[in-house]
Amino acid sequence: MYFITSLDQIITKNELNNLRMFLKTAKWNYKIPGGFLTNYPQRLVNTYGDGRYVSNDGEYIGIKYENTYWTAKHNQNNVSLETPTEPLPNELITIIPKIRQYLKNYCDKNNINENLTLHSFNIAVCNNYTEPTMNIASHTDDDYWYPKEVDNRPLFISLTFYLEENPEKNKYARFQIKINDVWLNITLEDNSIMFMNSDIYHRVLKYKKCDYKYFKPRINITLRSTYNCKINPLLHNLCVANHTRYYKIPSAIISNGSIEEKKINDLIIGYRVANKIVHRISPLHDDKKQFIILYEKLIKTLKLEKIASYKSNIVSETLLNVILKQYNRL
Ligand SMILES: O=C(O)CCC(=O)C(=O)O
Repeated sequence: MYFITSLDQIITKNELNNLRMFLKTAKWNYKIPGGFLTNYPQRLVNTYGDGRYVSNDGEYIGIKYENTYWTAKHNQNNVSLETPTEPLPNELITIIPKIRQYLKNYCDKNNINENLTLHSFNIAVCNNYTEPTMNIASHTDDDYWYPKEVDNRPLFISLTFYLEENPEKNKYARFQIKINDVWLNITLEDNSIMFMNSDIYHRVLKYKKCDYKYFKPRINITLRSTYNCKINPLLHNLCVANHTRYYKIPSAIISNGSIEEKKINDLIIGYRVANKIVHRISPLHDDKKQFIILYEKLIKTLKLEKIASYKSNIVSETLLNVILKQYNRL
């Protein structure tokens, strides 16, 4: 399912203005390879969310990760990235309970099955299209670390802001979704909010050259959900980690010390702020098997959800990070 309305139907004028003000001075990242090395987002990006959730009273609570970990190279887990997280800003925290409630009411009214939780919409993925050539290729956002929340499918909430002014001649961003194998144009106006099952293919095309003159910068925020950190702590962490590694700058590259320095330097140089990234050697880097055994024990003791497969993007540092938080619950 998907539907669009205006944010002013859900939140107050003040809340909307505060969010717009926040976005005016927000920091952006560019050319973050995030483990892909040859590939980076073709737009400015950032992400907020450190694992905590927003209560219905607007409190930001729960398990918080200062750093997350991921493979530094796609499908190769002998080197890990450490990336610092950033909390959700207050301007989003205050509106999340209202948006969640709005969606719940919509599902109730339309007989749509929903399974929203307090962890719903605790991650904000931000894209800033500052040039008419910026785009996002066709994709879905239904990876296994997203819970199935509406209609037994994952869902995201997409907010659009044209902070400077609206594009001229209604030449809005070329956002499209694929329904029954056909790409549909969807107009996302300033202050619009779109609710969409995120297994639907979607993309934003570059402007046509003849329309460059109508282009105005557009910021998009997608609010996404993690699993509950007490039910599936590993997938909860992976969801946060996937976004930080792809949309934020890492602070360290971790290896067991046996990788050639040139290979490490090649990885670091892939980041434009290479001087801020350190190479850390950790003997624990090779202990993934041991950490899996420990995590499996926690599954039994704390009655956590099972993990189908410990894929290569689940690095030993992630398992250790998650295990240490869960030990506090024993
Ligand atoms: O800018 C948009 O509307 C699309 C953003 C998007 O596809 C994404 O964040 O996955």
